[in-house]
Amino acid sequence: MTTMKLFPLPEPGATPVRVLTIAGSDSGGGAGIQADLRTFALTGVHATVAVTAVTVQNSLGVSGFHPIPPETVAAQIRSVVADIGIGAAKTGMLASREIIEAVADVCGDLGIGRRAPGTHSGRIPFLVDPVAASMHGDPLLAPAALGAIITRLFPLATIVTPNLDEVRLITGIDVVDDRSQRDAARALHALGPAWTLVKGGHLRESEASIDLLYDGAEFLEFETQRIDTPHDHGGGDTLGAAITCALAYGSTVPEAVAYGKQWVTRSLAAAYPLGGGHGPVNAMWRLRENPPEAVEHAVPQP
Ligand code: PXL
Repeated sequence: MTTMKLFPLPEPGATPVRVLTIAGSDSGGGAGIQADLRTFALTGVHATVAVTAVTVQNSLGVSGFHPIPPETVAAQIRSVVADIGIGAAKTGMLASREIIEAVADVCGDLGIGRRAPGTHSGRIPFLVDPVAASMHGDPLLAPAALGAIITRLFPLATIVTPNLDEVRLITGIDVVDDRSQRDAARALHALGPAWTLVKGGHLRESEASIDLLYDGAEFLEFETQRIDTPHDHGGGDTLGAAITCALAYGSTVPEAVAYGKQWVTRSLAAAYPLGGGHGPVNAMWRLRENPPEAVEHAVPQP
């Protein structure tokens, strides 16, 4: 794989760039907050978190989840933004319509995302990943709540990053070729986000994975080597987290998507088996690429 340009790691003692994830916990450590935090730390940003739900899951699936009260989700966001400050934010699992509404209200108040279509200035970049279900099809969102993501969060979003199942649920379009990928990008854009990213991972029988980015005017294609692995749990979260980091560093949306696509491709290439089901993508490839200096771990002698 070709080398990718990484952001410089923060100097020890210097306050790094900060980001916020508004997402659910995965007890199996593969997706959700746990995936976001790995990518944030390994990119070199400080991660803040608003927990939306605690899921009970392992590599075989999600057996239940417990949503956090909406006012507690909103309070976490307010607390972090008021003191620590953030350069970008992302959403993952939001669990319920009430949580989505609380998140939309607080993000609108705090300058997270856009004020209205066409406006951006002075606002904090906001990636909205409309997580609906796990890779096993286990629901992560109350069925009636997807509409609230569309009406309340899409208009605030700098970029939306649905997977192909979510594209189908939201637009009714089955992405099967270039043309339907473009139709889906247009249909998603009409719902209010500044940019839409429609993934193409499993689309073509080729060696390439081509994701399509659209801002209402231009289509941009991002191509990487396609990695075929059953261990892709947390792949969508990892892509979104890497894009969010780049936005926090001040990258443009196309630059951020280029970074995210490279990051998730490397994480897929390094994915590992775990338990009896699907293992996670592995952002820890970064530790091998830029290994920390060797340190002695000598046991003190009496
Ligand atoms: O990958 C989407 C996702 C997000 N958040 C949580 C999850 C999953 C997928 O399983 O469990 C908590």
